[in-house]
Amino acid sequence: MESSEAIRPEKMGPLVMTETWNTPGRIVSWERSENIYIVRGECGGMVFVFLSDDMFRMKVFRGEVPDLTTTEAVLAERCIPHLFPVEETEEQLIFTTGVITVVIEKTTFLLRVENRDGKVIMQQNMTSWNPRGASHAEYDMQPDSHFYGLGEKSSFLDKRGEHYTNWNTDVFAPHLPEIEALYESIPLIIHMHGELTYGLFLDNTGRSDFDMRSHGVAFTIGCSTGAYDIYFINGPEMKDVVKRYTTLTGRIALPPKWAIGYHQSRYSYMNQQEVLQLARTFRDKNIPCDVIYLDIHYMDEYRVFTFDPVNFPEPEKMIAELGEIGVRIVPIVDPGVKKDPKYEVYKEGVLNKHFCRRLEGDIFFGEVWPGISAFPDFSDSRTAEWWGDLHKYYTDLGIQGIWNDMNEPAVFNESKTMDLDVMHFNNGRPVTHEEYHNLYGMMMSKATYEGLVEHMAGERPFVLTRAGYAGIQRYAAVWTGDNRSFWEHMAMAIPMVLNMGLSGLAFAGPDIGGFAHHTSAQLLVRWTQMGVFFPYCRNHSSIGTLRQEPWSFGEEVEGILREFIGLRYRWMPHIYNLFREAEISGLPVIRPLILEYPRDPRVTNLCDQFLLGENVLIAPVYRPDTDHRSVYLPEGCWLDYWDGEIHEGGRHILAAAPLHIMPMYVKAGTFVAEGPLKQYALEEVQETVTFHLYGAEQGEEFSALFNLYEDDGHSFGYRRGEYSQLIVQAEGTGDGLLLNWSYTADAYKPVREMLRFALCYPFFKADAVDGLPEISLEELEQGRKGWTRNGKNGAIIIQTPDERSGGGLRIRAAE
Ligand code: MIG
Repeated sequence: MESSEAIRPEKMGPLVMTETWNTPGRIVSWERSENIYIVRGECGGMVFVFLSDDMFRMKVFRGEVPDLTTTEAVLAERCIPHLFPVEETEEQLIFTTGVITVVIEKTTFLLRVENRDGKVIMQQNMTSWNPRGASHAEYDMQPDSHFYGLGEKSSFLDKRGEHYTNWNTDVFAPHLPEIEALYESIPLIIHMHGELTYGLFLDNTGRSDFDMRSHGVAFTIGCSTGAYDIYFINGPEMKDVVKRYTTLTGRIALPPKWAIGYHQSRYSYMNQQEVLQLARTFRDKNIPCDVIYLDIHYMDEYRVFTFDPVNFPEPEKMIAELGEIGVRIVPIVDPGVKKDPKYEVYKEGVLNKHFCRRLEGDIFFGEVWPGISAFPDFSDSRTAEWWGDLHKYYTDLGIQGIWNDMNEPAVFNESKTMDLDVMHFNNGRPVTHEEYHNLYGMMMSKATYEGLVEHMAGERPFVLTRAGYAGIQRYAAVWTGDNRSFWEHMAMAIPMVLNMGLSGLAFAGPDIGGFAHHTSAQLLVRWTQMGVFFPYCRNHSSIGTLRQEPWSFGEEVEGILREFIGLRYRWMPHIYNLFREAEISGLPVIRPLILEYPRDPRVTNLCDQFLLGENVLIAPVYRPDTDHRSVYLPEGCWLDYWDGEIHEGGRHILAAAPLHIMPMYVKAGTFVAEGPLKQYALEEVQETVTFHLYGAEQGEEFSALFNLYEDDGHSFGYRRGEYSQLIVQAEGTGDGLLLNWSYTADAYKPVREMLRFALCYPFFKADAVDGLPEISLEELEQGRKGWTRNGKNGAIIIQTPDERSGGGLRIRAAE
């Protein structure tokens, strides 16, 4: 007799089923409960939470009560609901904050955000979900729409015409423009149209999609599981969006200075002798370097929290020796813990239930470097603390930085990650890996960061991560994973890191020189010239590739690299200042021109040049055998950094770029703060700082301001006020120049006797600096006070005692 098995569905041929997408339907009621607005439709509803007059959250819900929990991305203190007036008419519900008006059509749930002039900033058309738990919404797109953000994505700066997926993925294959998902997921899009800009952040840690390609007049944002929980972030300028988004998800913590020095890495430096030799070579060759990385070979058969007893028998001694010459170690730590009952970390993890399991209780095992491994469940604070504490092993050795790799998590299997039905305990609100995936890496780095803080007695730690989610900037710097030594990848690193900066990740950078494939002399030169101006600056290469330490290609190349790495160290006060600004305002260290010149249509997709802060324009050469390139200078006057030539902006120029030159320009009327050349960031030398004032033109009235932030560069003391703030002001008076400086905070005292001011370049025919003698350059170098003309480029350099009471000078122009 046949059983029902005979009519199993799969025997019945292909099933044709039309998926129905549901919408909330027409609005049937709304209510306010503790400043939260719950709007109910026929088939579902939306809850609205106003976080300020410029930012609100809307979350789709089904059923009776909306769930207002957020993910770890969002800072709880930013989620206080604000009360704003609502008005109900026949057809609409209208919220007004004073800055924006949110209009919801009752029949369709169509939602529009308008500014005070009634201009439509954003329009959300259809919000819908399917029976399998996917949701999406559609938003209006204009003919002049441009899109930015989305964190770490390939292709160009403007994301119009692109489609991306957010699903943290280990991509060793070449990072091509068509690759939609890389290691990090930042589901934030910044939409600029005309003079209006806003952001939409989808707080969903499962797979999400942003489609700016397929719909012509609309773009869509969707997710395949979990809640449709979206934040509207108002502009009107892109800077406002970046600042607001980073109040929501947090900003970088000011890194220790050594973490923003030059870093050297390779997969792998194989033993203790090699590491020591490498460090000494940097010192012998006078190439500044702060950090050497230990890739997976330092471990005992890839067991995290161990050193290989044969190749690294005396880590403590090695680290102490390196410490004497100012070099630090940053070891790699992957999440996979080797399945080995004799290995303490594994044993503890199993006995105390720290590893990810299936609902039924069995541990999930996957293969990574150590072979079969288990993966800590960082969603459980108990496990996160355990993991953090394990880092005492490293801090006891004097290590202050950790490199998190493979934390997507990457697993050597078909799906490249953990099975989707593995559970994350999530402090009592268990979720599947499918729902949690994109958060895994960030929670690992968070646990690491917090563990290091705990065990570093007031010192600032450094964490580098490959995977992350929105908010990762609070815990770690991000590098862009396994790029290749391709010119195309060098060029692509610019828009990638610029968009990361717009997405809150101010501390980011690629492997300089390229990771996989083989670098070349020219590529290494050009990439390093660019890389020393990226926030994160590390040379890293893969096993089996040509060596790419700075001396790998002979003396000429070595000389150029020494100069440029040295430049990063000389510019450290300036760069450090920008990191401080990123910590306070959320604005990135390097910026696309569109961020500073939003009304210039020529820069909407300009990404073969970028700005360091506001005022320094960097134009890398990103093709072989090229000694000229076109550079676009935005409005204003720009000075060629190398020869002082002045260029009127708002046009393209052709820049000469022989191998030892990368075109750089400084905006006229601005400062660059330069310190002494050091071999490592915390080297103790006289901290003479030179304020270079560019384009101080005789006869022109202008004023320039610079605010120099300084602290000890390594402790958290600055959070208790142990810092100083020196404000320098220059004013053109027509017949000269007035310089004034004063300390507005002086709780930190750098080792410094003199301040310098350099007027670049000599348009200004100064004949007297009031109260100061004219001296020679040698006398100035010896520390005498006075002023001199730099023979090389004619800049006027003034040296004056650094008094806490500040000071002022008047420079008189020659008749
Ligand atoms: O490719 O640890 O992206 O930087 O050197 C395998 C070895 C795993 C990937 C990282 C890369 C690192 C490498 N890792």
